[in-house]
Amino acid sequence: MYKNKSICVVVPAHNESTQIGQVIETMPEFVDRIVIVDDASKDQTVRVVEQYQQKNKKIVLLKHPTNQGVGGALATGYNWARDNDFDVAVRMDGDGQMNPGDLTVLLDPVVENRADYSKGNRLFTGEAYKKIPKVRYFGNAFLSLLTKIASGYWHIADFQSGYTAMNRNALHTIPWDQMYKYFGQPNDLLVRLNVYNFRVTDVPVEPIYDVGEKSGMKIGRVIFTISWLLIKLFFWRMKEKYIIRDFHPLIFFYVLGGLFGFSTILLFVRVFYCWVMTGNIPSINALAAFFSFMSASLFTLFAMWFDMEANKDLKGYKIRARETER
Ligand SMILES: Nc1nc2c(ncn2[C@@H]2O[C@H](COP(=O)(O)OP(=O)(O)O)[C@@H](O)[C@H]2O)c(=O)[nH]1
Ligand SMILES: [Mg+2]
Repeated sequence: MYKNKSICVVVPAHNESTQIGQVIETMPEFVDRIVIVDDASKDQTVRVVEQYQQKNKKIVLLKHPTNQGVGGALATGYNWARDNDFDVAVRMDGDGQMNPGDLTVLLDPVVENRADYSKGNRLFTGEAYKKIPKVRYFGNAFLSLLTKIASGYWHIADFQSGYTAMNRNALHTIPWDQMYKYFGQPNDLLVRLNVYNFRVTDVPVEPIYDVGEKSGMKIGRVIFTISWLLIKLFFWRMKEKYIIRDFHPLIFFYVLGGLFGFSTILLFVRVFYCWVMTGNIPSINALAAFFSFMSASLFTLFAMWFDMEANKDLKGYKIRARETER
């Protein structure tokens, strides 16, 4: 129990036989259950966990018969935490990249009801740029921008971080079996949390690398799959949040931004074509292209601004308090 709330830590594990031991051994005392979801590991993960289970009665081991991806493993763990009526469900990876010393900072906004979901942000510390491998750092920055647009949580960053905690309300609302199964899971979950108007807050955590972890994520590939996922999620959120649940005029702004964006491309292609073929630039065409470009930018930026406004109450209190201090 932590501050009178029961805490369940979900640990997705895939080939973590060398790492999982330290995760179990360093787990803080106040954690009530450690639910390790073995995602059909090919190594000794299951055997190692079973050995720990003999000494540590808090460990629950759930096994997938076939590999489902990290999101699939989390869905299994979260369903278990929900069905066993825990107050808070935490995600901590099985490779030792999350500092157990950061857990109370992560839990505080949730147990004190200042947020429904809190997420570790590894970028607050100045160390992040030095510690996180560069390709990952910039890949993360790019996906963070897309996730802001797709999820509406403009005040959040470091979306790929998997150190998270959520309250009972979120645990019982999200349909876990529908959550994305692979590495885009954190992004997918944030978009879903936004549709249900959950308050999300970032807390600073330490980035940990080189503790023996081997990442299964191929950044060159996931950057495309997650970008595509985010485009689909963006349209889904617009429909669910601003058309079905409540109508918001920002939809018109986004639609007009899209239409003008499309016509901008066509008009610029024509300008370029005429210039190459005849050596002249048709002035009306060029003017129309610039007008179209300006309209597209303005409509899109206004739409984003309205989205930001519509979601400003979903910041955790901590961030709000800091804002009023200024
Ligand atoms: N690579 C991989 N990891 C999985 C899978 N299922 C569960 N996991 C776990 O998901 C967590 C995050 O994976 P990891 O490869 O460390 O990702 P990274 O830390 O973002 O580079 C780890 O605890 C893995 O053990 C899977 O199918 N593939
Ligand atoms: Mg990892």
